[in-house]
Amino acid sequence: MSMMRSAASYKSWARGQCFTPSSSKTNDGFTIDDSSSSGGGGGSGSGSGSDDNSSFYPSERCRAFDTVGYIHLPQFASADVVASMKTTMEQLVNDEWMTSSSSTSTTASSSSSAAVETFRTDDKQVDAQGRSDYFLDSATKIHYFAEPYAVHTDKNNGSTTLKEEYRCNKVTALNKAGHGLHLRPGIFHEYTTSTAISTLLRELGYVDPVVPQSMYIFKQGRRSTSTNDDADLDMDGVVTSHQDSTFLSTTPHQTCIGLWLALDDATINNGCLWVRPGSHDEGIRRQFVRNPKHFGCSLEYQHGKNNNEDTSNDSGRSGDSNEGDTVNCAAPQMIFRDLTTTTTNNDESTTTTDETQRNNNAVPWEGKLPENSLPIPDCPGLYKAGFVPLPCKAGDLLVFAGALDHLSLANYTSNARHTFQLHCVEGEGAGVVWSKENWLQYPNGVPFMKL
Ligand SMILES: O=C(O)CCC(=O)C(=O)O
Repeated sequence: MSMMRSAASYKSWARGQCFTPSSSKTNDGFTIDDSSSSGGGGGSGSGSGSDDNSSFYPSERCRAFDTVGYIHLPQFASADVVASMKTTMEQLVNDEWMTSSSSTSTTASSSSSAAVETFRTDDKQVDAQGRSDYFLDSATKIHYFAEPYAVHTDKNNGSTTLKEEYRCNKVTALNKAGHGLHLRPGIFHEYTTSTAISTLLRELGYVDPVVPQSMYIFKQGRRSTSTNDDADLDMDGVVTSHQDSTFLSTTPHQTCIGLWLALDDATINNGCLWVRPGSHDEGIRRQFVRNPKHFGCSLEYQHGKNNNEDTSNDSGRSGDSNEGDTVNCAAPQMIFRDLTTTTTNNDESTTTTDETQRNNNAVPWEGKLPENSLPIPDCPGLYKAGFVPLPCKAGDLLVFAGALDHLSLANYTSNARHTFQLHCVEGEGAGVVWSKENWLQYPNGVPFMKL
């Protein structure tokens, strides 16, 4: 079996496979599962067993991934690695978020910000992320995004500050940190560049895997209801249904893959991941794109346009540089393009033949939760829509295709549920190109980290 095929040449990817970890360890301390012949072992689905083309795959987990779109690798990271990630993140938050210090390093630098930015995935996502320089600037840095409920917005001037009750324990206010954690020397970088990760990706068919982004998600425990009687606690920290390739698109085909490392046990009660097996074959439903009305046709980021900073000395990035473009700074930076109804056009750089053929897969829960997703643990609407929960232990890795429909509910326990996530794509060495329309662009042509 040649390992030189592209990721897209596998049909796609598995039905809740849970692989028994092998005892093998890489010399960098991260477990790898040399499961080329192993399979099954307690997964939540039914993808095991040989099928007509099993000899096509280099391993059982590869076949499983291709079949249903995800695999579950128990004990991928050791307890020490998990503990180190959690401690490191807490330290970063305390040292860097909303402090007066600010690093000048160009990669994965910290950034202090008086205003507090939030993160959300509901119908206000364009308002939150689609208008934020802090979000766009986070590509190569570690930026911090709070839960909306932890932030006070001044009614008069719209300024945002962290509520008093979170100031002495800032880590409990956060939704996520990203998107350049892997660029900073330390545990996140070590894990990202470990042999275990690159071996896994190559086994799954990646030829030139690169890492556009990493993030740490906090999934806070349930807040007290006494002071929040009017709050919709069921939406706290919810990640609505989406496909990661919506945000991390490549051409001529989608190659995004998510590596979701549990840093706490994840259960239905605390907001584990739910996935819809097989949905990775349905094509991408939406694309989160830079808005030409804001950026002009070049789609290039012009720092400070949003907040009226003077960019006249910012060589090559002035707000007027795109001759012929009509730009409107008030227009959102990012917008969603619907690929389920768009009549696709093969001249458009972002439209692939793949999507042209598979753009009739609208789902009513896109960017939302399916109807009757609650209450837990029964979640009738989720099962009805075809989702299955993927509970896992701290240190387990969930690997899923960028087109796999997934979501997570609120955390109904009192403790946070942390994860560290990498998103990888094929690089140019595999003939794959990062979309210029993606929100995430590295400055000055800096390439993504190769694995
Ligand atoms: O960790 C979670 O709750 C969901 C994360 C997720 O779906 C994502 O970031 O794409």
